[in-house]
This record gives sequence, C-alpha cells and structure tokens, in this order.
Amino acid sequence: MEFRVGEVSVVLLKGDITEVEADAVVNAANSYLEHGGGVAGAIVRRGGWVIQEESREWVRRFGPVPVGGVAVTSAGRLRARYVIHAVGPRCGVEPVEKVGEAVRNALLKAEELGLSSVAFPAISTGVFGCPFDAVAFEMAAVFRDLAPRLRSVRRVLVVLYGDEAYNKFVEVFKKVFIG
Ligand code: AR6
Repeated sequence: MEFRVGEVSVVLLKGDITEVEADAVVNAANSYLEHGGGVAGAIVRRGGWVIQEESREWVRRFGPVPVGGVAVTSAGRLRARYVIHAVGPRCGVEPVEKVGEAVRNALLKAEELGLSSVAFPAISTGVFGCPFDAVAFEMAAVFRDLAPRLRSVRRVLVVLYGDEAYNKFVEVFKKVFIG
C-alpha cells in the first residue's frame, strides 16, 4: 500500500527488513547498540558481525545513544549502504511519542547522508512492548509532517512482520494520510 506526500512516497510492505533494498535500513536498537534479538539480531546475522563491531565502536566514542536518538554504521552484506540505528522507547518506561523522535532523527540522518530511500521496521513494537496502533500513528504523523521538507529522501518503506502489524499500520496510515 502506497501513500504520497508531495514528491515522497511512503510504502507499507509485509516482509523481512533484512531482505529489502534501500539506501539505508533502520534498526530497532537499544541505547548500547548491543544487537540481540528481533530486527537487530536479524540485521547482524544477515549483514555480518561488522555491524555489531562498528556499533560498539560508536558507543565507545560517543557513549550510549539516547532514547529517540540515532547512530550510523555500514550495512555489511545487506542490500543497503548504511544501517541507521534508532532507539525507540520501552513502553511502560518511556513515552511512546519517543518513537516519533527516533523516526524523525533517522529521516534527518538519511537527508544528511544524501540518501533517497530508507526502510523502517515497526520500532518498539517487539521486545520494547509498544502497541502497533500507537507506533503506527507516531510514524505516520512524522512522515506526513516532515515529507514536504525532505530534499533527498524520496521513498520511505515501512516493513511489517506479519499480518497483524501490516493490517494495523494500513488502518492507521489511511486515517493519517487520507482522513
Ligand atoms: N523484519 C521486519 N520486522 C521484524 C523483523 C524482521 N526481520 N524481526 C522482527 N520484526 P524488535 P523493539 C518486528 O523487538 O521492540 C532487540 O533485542 C517485530 O515483530 O526488533 O524496538 C534490540 O537489540 C516487531 O513488530 O524491536 C533491542 O534491545 C518490530 O519488528 C530491542 O530488541 C520491532 O521488534 C528493541 O526492541
């Protein structure tokens, strides 16, 4: 399902984000960039250990990534040039609105790097325990509000793992983009 905001296309897909081709793949990371399970574990397994090593180097140099913040590494063997590691909130501990901040910072980082396509997972909806609809709303609102100001990014993919996530995202994105 595709939504257009000016020159930017926002596409919802069902599948595995490690198989998607995009200039950058966004990871659902923790502040220490220790990529255990979920999307993070899959990215390191498929992309290679170099992603974990570069992540540790980032944390040694700059310290832990704050909730809502991002870090960048190469993408190893993934079909992407970069991994943008975005730290979402742990629901019940931090507010779900922080997903919006993480998504916004990831998009701004992609702009800074001059990229044209970026793939996002449903940040915080796995191990971090946030509901699909609240996260979908935060993500859609950031895409809608930021898209008109993007100069480099032209294609945003949101890769959902399974029917439940996909159906919820479609429902919420329709409300936000179409009304
Ligand atoms: N492709 C697309 N989506 C996926 C994939 C995949 N390969 N694998 C899982 N999902 P999570 P979080 C979905 O747990 O909640 C890690 O240990 C999954 O079904 O990856 O932000 C990190 O190191 C869910 O809907 O991220 C952190 O410690 C969504 O992606 C912590 O988990 C996000 O699930 C981050 O937790």
